Amino acid sequence: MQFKRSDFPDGFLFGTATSSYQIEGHRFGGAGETHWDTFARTPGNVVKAENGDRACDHYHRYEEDLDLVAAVGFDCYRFSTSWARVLPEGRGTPNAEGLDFYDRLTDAMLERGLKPCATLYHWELPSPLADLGGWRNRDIAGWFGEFAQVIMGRIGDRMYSVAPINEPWCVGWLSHFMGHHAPGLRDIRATARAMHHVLLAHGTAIQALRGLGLGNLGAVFNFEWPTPVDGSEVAQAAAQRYDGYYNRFFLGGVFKGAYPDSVMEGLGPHMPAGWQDDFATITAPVDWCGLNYYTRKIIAPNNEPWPSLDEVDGPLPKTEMGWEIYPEGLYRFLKRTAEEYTGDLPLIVTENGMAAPDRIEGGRIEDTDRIDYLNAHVAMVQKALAEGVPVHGYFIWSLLDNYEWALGYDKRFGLVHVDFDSLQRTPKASYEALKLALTR
Ligand code: IFM
Repeated sequence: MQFKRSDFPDGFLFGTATSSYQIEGHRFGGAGETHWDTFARTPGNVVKAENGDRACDHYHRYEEDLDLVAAVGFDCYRFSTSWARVLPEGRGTPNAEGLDFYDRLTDAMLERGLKPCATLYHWELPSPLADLGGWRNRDIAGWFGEFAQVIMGRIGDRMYSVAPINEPWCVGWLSHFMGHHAPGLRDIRATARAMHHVLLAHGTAIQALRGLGLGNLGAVFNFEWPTPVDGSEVAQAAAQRYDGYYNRFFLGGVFKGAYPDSVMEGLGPHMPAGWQDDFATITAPVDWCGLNYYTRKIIAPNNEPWPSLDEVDGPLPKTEMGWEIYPEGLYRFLKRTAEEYTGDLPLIVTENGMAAPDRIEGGRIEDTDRIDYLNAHVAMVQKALAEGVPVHGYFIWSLLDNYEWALGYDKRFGLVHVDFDSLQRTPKASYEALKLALTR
């Protein structure tokens, strides 16, 4: 790598991230059904109709996986807890096996000197709650608050940090407007409600976690830098609308107690009654802000109903996801978030990484493209730090190749290759390079 630990301020944290449904193996350990299980079973939703039944079998192999995290010299492991593993019905009686699993996982992190960084929800909604309307139902805030209490009542005493929800844009927009993720809706009223309720649930969980006496609580957002297709005013306005519903809606809600006008133009008529009264909960203070960053989007106006825009192909080199590689976007988001929303609050890059066409040859995976990607993005973190932006950590997505949601197992984001037949783990060249950069 072109960086090493000593290039960063004392206490700067390096870590890697995963999520429960993507790696654990959901059919193990008494977990309840989730909306991803049924979404994947519905033809046309997921490449090869693949699901998280077995995934990387992390449920049984977590010790080996945590050994891999520790051996790099990472400080932190960012993992998530499956709501349906802990509460198979979404509410009510906990699954003892599920709670025991997260208890063992936590202790296994601590035994290896890793700081446990939990995310409570990374998208696997229990089916019984989906049946009640899921994120469209305002009651989800209370259900989620109860889940937060149950899981963190058990392992919260050993967490380094906790964030309620991973990437609220994906929970709201990607899943209810674009229909790409479970529950696969394409409906603006559903979207308006899900976008608001996900933030209400975030704030409710923050309050519940504070009630348990937990600290170091954060929020984790995914951002894409909007670039107008040309210099026209209409293209700039379209890019601003994209920025509004992708990025600023969530930052505005949590840190300013307001949603952007450019978003309310479209979602306003479909918002749930009394939404303006929820900001006292949504703005519950957090201790840090997490940014997940991968790419930018080129935005062109169109003549369709709001938001009246298309994402168009861009000229930059792309990852296996077809995402343009645009490291400057990470710098720009770090700067802008601090300047316009969070001030001195610690910022953490909670996800960054790429899917690459990794191949095992002679027992090795030479993922030099991933090494280049990570170098280029870490350089942007350093640039932001040099300008005084309070960046406190950088986490790579992901430890393992895993279930990339609607794209199944074909898109490989891992520092460690997983053979999905044998489940054998093989560290890639990027893993080895990070080890050299981060080992103390
Ligand atoms: O795999 C996902 C993850 O679940 C959330 N952030 C983006 C990753 C890559 O698409």
